[in-house]
Order: sequence, then C-alpha cells, then structure tokens
Amino acid sequence: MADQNHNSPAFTIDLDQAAQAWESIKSAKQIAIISHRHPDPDTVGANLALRSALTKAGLQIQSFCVDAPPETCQFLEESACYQKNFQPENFDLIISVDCGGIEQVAFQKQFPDIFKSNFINIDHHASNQLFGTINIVQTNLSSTCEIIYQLLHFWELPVTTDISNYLLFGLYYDTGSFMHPNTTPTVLEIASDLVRLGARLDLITKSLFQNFTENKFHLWGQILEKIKVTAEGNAAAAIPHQDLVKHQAGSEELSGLTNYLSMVKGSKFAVMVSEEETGQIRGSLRSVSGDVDLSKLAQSLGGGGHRKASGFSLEGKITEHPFWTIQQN
Ligand SMILES: [Mn+2]
Repeated sequence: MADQNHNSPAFTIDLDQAAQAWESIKSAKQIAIISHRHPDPDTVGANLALRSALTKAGLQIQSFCVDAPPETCQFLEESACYQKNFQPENFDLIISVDCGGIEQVAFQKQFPDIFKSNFINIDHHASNQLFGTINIVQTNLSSTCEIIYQLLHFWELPVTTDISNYLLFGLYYDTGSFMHPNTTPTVLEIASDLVRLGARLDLITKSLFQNFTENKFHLWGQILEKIKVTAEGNAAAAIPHQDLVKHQAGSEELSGLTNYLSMVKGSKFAVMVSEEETGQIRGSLRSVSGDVDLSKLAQSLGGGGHRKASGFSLEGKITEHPFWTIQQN
C-alpha cells in the first residue's frame, strides 16, 4: 500500500504570503470573513471552512455577505451564520474569499476604506486586482476551496469532517461536477481525501441537482424552447424579466442553465443573458471545450471571470421581436 498520510499536499500557493497571512490571523482579535455578492458554493464553502478551522484554533470569527447564501447551501452546517450588518471598525482583520474583483466584496460601497485596513484577499480569479494587504491569489487553482485546503495544511490546522464537507462543496461546484478542464489530478486527489475525511458527496449532489421545483422545469422549458444555436454550435438564451414573473421565479432559478446550454454538440461556449427587475442585464458565459478565453469577452462587456466561466452585467432590457435584442440604456 502506498503511504496513506495525506497531511502534506504539494503546495502550489504563495507560501510567503500564506506565512504572512498566518502571522496576521494569529495576532487578530476579531476577524471578519467576507463572501462575494450573489454567493455561490465556492465562496460559501471557503468562508465556512476557514471560519470553522480558525474558530477551533481559538480565534474570534464572524462571516459576512451582502446577500444571503442560496438555497443550495442551506444543507451546510453553519450556513445560517452569515450576517449583513458589517461594521469594519469592529474588526482588526478582514479576509475576503473568492472575490474576483473589488466590486464583488460589495461592502466597499458603504465603506470605501476597508482595503486600507489589514485585508487578506484569497481568490483564484484572473480578474483579481490584488486589493488586499496580503494577497493569496492563485489563478492556476480550480477554486478558492482548493486554496483553503492548501492553507489549512500549511498552517497545520486539522481538516475536520465539517470542513471536508465545506471544501468538497466548493471544489465540486467550481469544477462543474469535475467536468471542467480545471479538474486536475490534484483536484481529484483532494476530493478523494475530503471524502475519506467524511465529506458527503451524496448530500452535495442532492443539494445541487435534486432541487428543481415544478415552476423551475416550466421556466427552463420555456427558455430552452427559444434558445438560438449558431452554425458553430454555440448556444444562447435570453430571458426577459416577464418570463421570471410568469413562473414566479427568481434569478437563482436560472442557476445551472448556462452549464446545461454548453451541452450542445460541438459547442465552444454558451451564453445566457437574463434581465433583472432593476433594468440590469446579467450575462453568463461558459465553455466546456474549445480554446476560447471568455474572460476577455466578459471584460469587453465590463465584466470578468475565468477563461472558461465568466460574467458581466449591463444596464438595459431584453426585447423579443423580431430577434432577441439587448437594448442598452
Ligand atoms: Mn470560485
């Protein structure tokens, strides 16, 4: 049998920044961990994993996000711990997880000076502006949860069963259920280690996939009926706000649709644009194959993200006739 000791993964994170981060954490009295707006399983998993590990190490932690975690995260222990009433003066250290840009932190709108305080920025998005005083930004890694996995080992903090579940949730989500090209051999080794430590892959998949309401099927049915597929096999869906109203659905009911669109045979990428009530259009771009850099396309529309998954928002509305058109304000 091979050596079963998994306590020393090959570190690929910036160990100098990781060591500085630990010094900063150890000396902090009150620590805030911030997840990005419209939180997803990676930012929630990373937040709760770090929170659990640092709390067990005797530190005082509170978790914040401007938006509540989505329903898919509610099976996680501690998912209800998030607070919205962030007061930076109550903390001597702020940590952001999976925030791919300053605007993702969202609290800086209210408190523009928060990046001037002790601020650890942990993320894996290429768009990250290194806004922290310490930056652990690893664009080569699948997820922020993969970074946290390395950090906990480097800091010699135990990966307990609850933490293994949080980390696997983010890892599984950000690799598109281990289908995206960021599913490296290391990702699968980490996933294996986390399952061995007690992570519940069955509950994770159930929460992410067995959650369709009848309304969501009807909404998706209506959207799928009207998708456009180009000669190259790229699929596009546009969802005017009235479709959501008709099915009494929120924008969270669209989660997963772009991945679904990229199942078109031969597709290089898929795009979904949806209109929010506010006159804001959110765009989501996904690629499962093909050598396309969607972060550049998103950036040209004022957004950002990864090569294979990115997004943008525009002000405007979607009109249906004669073809789907975005009317920018
Ligand atoms: Mn992520």
